[in-house]
Amino acid sequence: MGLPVSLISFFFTWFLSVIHDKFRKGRINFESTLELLAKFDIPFDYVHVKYIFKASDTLKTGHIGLEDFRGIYRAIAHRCEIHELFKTHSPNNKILQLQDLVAFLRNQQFQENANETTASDLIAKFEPIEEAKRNREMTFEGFLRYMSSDDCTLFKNEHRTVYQDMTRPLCDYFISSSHNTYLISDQLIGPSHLWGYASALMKGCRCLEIDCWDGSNGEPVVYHGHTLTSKISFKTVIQVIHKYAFLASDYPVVLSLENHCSPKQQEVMADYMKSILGDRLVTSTIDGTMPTELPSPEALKFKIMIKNKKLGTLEETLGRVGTDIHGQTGEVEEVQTTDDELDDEPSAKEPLLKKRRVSWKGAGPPRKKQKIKKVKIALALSELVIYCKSRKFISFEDSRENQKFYENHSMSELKARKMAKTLAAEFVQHNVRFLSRIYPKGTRTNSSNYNPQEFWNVGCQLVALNFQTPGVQMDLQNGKFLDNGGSGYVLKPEFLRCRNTQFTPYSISGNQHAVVLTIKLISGHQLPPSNLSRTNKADPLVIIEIHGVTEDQAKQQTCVVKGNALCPRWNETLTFQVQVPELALVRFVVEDQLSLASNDFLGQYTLPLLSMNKGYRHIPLLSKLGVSLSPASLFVHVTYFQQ
Ligand SMILES: *C1O[C@H](CO)[C@@H](O)[C@H](O)[C@H]1NC(C)=O
Ligand SMILES: *[C@@H]1O[C@H](CO)[C@@H](O)[C@H](O)[C@H]1NC(C)=O
Ligand SMILES: *[C@@H]1O[C@H](CO)[C@@H](O)[C@H](O)[C@H]1NC(C)=O
Ligand SMILES: *[C@@H]1O[C@H](CO)[C@@H](O)[C@H](O)[C@H]1NC(C)=O
Ligand SMILES: *[C@@H]1O[C@H](CO)[C@@H](O)[C@H](O)[C@H]1NC(C)=O
Repeated sequence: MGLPVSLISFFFTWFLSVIHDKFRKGRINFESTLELLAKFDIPFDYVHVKYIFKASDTLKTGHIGLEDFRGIYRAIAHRCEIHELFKTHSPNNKILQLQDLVAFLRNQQFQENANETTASDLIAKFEPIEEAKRNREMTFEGFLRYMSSDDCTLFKNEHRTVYQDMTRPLCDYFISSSHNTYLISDQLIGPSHLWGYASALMKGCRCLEIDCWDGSNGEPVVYHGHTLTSKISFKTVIQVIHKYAFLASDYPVVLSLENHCSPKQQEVMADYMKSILGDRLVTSTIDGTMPTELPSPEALKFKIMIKNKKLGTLEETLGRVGTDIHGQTGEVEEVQTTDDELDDEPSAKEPLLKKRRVSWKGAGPPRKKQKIKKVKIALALSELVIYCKSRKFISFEDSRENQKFYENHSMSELKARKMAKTLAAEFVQHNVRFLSRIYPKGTRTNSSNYNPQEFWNVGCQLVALNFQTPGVQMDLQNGKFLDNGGSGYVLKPEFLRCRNTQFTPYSISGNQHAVVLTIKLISGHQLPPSNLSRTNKADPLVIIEIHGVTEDQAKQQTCVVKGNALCPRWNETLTFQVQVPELALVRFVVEDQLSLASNDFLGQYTLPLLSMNKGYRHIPLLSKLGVSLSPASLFVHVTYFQQ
């Protein structure tokens, strides 16, 4: 049994022993205060400590005494809400015995398998006070460190590594994809930059776009054609991709070529890809024979695939292995349909700086124009297209009858949105068998993004976004692909994979997996101050958004806590009915209320609903650009159950 009296002295003895050295010579300055806080292993925010220090230093000497330091330690480390929780589970309000901790883990944290071994491991890991640790007891100091640790984050630890079946065909996965990867700002005059490729790959992106044009001296270049974006050489792009491709994920990368080069420079491209990427480049099927379905991410680990137009069939390519194809070219016929939506098929990109002319006027029905264009392809490049032959989408019927498993198409968000709305069931079934890539419409010249969720809802695999543009769309992208170890591949739910699926995102009532999600927003801790505050204050509120099928889209918010960014308490419980949790993302947004009419963004965190742990959890916050705002966090209690 732990003795309460000795425990109080445990704490002070330990506290004094940690701070002893610094206070030997009397009062301490701000730098020493920061060093001391670091010794306690409690993450702290510089701005908050600075203002609490200022407030403690009433004589403005730049130095504080021991009692002031205790005050700062309490302000930063003592979490009332966690202390209340601790006290409810500690019979004597001072310590948790092994059994108390096991009960807490099982009953509150939903760790049904927790036993004394689990509890004693946690004490060994988190309890800072030696005497308590020896007695296999957890004090509040240990409990606080445990609750603030990675063991208690909202995102499931098991989902931080690849845990899904990676042996299914590529079309069974959502694949992290970027659009015009070489741009780092807007689509018309911004710079093209190699960093676009490196940073997308470092974020686990597995499908990159390369817009290739003839350059001088026979060297193909990459930029956004007909615009003033700057040019980079194709060769260095491939070198950068080679260097960064597999740093964040082992799984295959698709290079989607938007190819505007002459056959001569296409041969140069093929040569660079072969010489720089070497063994990584997929140049034949896995065993050299004709497969009947797409290979799996597992089978293509550490491989790079080319997506481009292709001459003839894959069978013909396999039959030509070993023959000299240098200098041979062929033509691919391309049917172009232009409709009222100004559908922006990549290969037909018009000069973007020119005003587009709409081909019909008034309220009459849109007319479709069809033209047949011949595109010259070098056989050397065509032969590198194995699993990702680009094919113009004509209709679902045409695809069912004529499309090969290794063919796929890109379509702009406009066309895809129309099909997702009017032909949802067919679109879902199409995506069970074929890869579909969606890209932003051509009029998004400022690189804004569309909502990727509406295309994931119908099973589109490659939903490409402008990675350089922060906002809710990229938050959803980053949140979705946190799952499965950040590998860039997330297995689609069963109802988007099976051949006889009847799923559409519009007729979902009665889904047997529907859940009721209950989130108690308890508190915030060390939130970023308002940019209007001259000290460390803000008027924070939290918005919880559900992104999923139409019926599940929802948004609720807490009330505003006035003037407190350090430790606001909300104590509010928000409840959501979620019909299709398999597709739902949950986004937590913290805002600062500037006035009744306007709020300012402070931080956010987005993750898949089914990647959420239950129980008492903390949520890290990210800035607009996706940078960690640690130690800023929210503290919540979460449950979700099927009803
Ligand atoms: C399908 O087409 C898209 C769009 O160009 C491309 O990025 C993707 O790699 C292609 N995938 C396959 C397997 O053809
Ligand atoms: C606790 O469970 C683990 C497996 O989950 C087991 O290895 C261990 O022996 C158990 N400890 C006790 C004390 O039951
Ligand atoms: C981009 O332009 C659209 C209108 O075309 C506008 O709604 C959007 O706010 C702009 N986005 C940015 C980031 O400027
Ligand atoms: C605070 O941030 C908002 C938008 O994030 C910005 O519009 C505003 O100018 C900023 N105010 C100050 C004082 O920096
Ligand atoms: C939140 O709940 C706790 C405990 O129930 C209470 O002490 C605290 O005053 C509440 N705070 C607010 C802001 O409601």
